[in-house]
Amino acid sequence: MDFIKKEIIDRVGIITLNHPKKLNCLCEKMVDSIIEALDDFSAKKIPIVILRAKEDAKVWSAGHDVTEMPRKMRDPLSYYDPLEKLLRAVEEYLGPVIAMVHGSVWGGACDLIMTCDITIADNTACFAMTPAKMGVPYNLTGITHFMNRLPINIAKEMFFTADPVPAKRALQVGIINHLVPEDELFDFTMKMAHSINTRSLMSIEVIKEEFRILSKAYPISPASFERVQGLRRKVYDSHDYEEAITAFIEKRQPHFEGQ
Ligand code: LCV
Repeated sequence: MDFIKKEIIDRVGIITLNHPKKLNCLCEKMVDSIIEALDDFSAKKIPIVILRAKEDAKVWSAGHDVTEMPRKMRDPLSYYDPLEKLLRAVEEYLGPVIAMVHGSVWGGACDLIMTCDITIADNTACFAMTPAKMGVPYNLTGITHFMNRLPINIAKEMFFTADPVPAKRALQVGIINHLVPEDELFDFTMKMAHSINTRSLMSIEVIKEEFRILSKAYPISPASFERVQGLRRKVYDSHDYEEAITAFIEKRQPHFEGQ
């Protein structure tokens, strides 16, 4: 069963997340469907893509599928994991990927929003970055996605509190480009997509790639990288990581012990 709906309207690719039973969480099947759709649009040289949920979705995406999170002794956000492959597919798409947000956005889906080129939302949107709730040692590239878009103090507040940021504040701090009334969201987004489509795709393609390369230009020594990986391993090997996943599945609050 496809967890997305894919369509092309006037050379705008539209991917609609459509797995309401699990609140559009980014399970492997959902991620594979989105990547497949992006590859198809790319083969057809579609200059711009909109990533959205259905009009009636209360939750745009509940983030990483917690039931698919690796248990102990394995990095939950390693290079070839579904979420990381999805983020790279969005970054490497030939043209702009616009996130059109109606509903709440959680965890890995928040990182997906930060990785999209432009975000347009309505008043029902909110954005929660949840590793601290899930006992997850987020990864370096994920953190750069937030640092590239937000003042570092705002990014830290999102990670440390794990609280949802409501739409109005999301506009103030720069999580979203535009906040529009619910009933204008699709038309506003399509209008921007059509306007971008009147520009030079060749120029936009190069400019997007320049932004991607420069946004990843963080100098970090091999020793620092290995130290961070060691610190992260202590967390994903910990009781707290295991407890957070178990608590989620058992539908109860986790009891963190700091070990
Ligand atoms: C699997 C789910 C999920 C889900 N996975 O409806 O960024 S990191 O590091 O944290 C990263 C690891 C990450 O992304 O972790 C996941 C972060 N996501 C969240 O923290 C959101 C978790 N979900 C919720 O807090 C609630 O589901 C919200 C507030 C989104 C909606 O609440 P509501 O009461 O409307 P339910 O909680 O009843 O969810 C409906 C069904 O979807 C499942 C959930 O287990 C339930 O399944 P059952 O019907 O089988 O009970 N579900 C929700 N989120 N991320 N499954």
